[in-house]
Amino acid sequence: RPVGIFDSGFGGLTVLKAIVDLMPYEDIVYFGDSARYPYGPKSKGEVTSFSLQIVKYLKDLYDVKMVVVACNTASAFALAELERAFDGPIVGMIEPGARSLVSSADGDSIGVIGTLGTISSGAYQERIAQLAPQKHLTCAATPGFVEFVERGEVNSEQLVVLAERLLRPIIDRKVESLLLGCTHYPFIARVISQVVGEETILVSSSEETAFQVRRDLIDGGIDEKDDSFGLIRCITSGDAQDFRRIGKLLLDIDFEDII
Ligand code: DGN
Repeated sequence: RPVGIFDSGFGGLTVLKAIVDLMPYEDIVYFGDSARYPYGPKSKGEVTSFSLQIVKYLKDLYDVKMVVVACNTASAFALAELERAFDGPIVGMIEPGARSLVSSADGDSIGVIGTLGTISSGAYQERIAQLAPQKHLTCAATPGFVEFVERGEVNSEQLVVLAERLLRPIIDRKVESLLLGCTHYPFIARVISQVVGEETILVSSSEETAFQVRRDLIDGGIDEKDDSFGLIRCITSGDAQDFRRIGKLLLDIDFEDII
């Protein structure tokens, strides 16, 4: 049985890549909801209902054995509901993200950037306050970044201008470790790093999430380790040709099967 992964679009491919690198033998079904992105500015109710639909689809059509919510916004808003609706392990982004940030930070000034939904939900603020109450946390919503990634526009001048404006609080507070709290952002890490300066370390939660997936598969006795490569299927609610083109551009992945 495959592992199901979903995101509002291409962002979760950064998580898919980390999972494939760690467990190349697992079959994977990835769902990118490109027709309905961005999730960031949508309400909790709307994001939760999209997420429930996608999990039901992955369960009914592909009989997935686990779900990875490779979207911080959906994790912040809908994880509890999804856990009630799916009877198998579910991995979200907030816990691995918070852990990656806290363990990577030597200094006291740490930060998180994410969509409006993720930052306004308070999910990271709450978890990081529990894990590292002594650290000084700066959070900034960066609306608009996801749209650049979805267009495959990862180093344009307009993106730099937007980043200079939105990342101001991070620069002003001299944040030392900055979590990319949206799975789309590793694709624009170069621009983010250029704007915040090289003293700020960028932290991605993809690897930590992949470790969590492996732990849960092994603990549940549902890992399928063998010598063959797993099958990776992609499904998008948007345009399949676009998905192929941007997937190739961003990750150099040639998808075998996109529907
Ligand atoms: N990749 C999603 C996340 O991690 O929050 C972005 C969601 C969106 O569509 N804005």
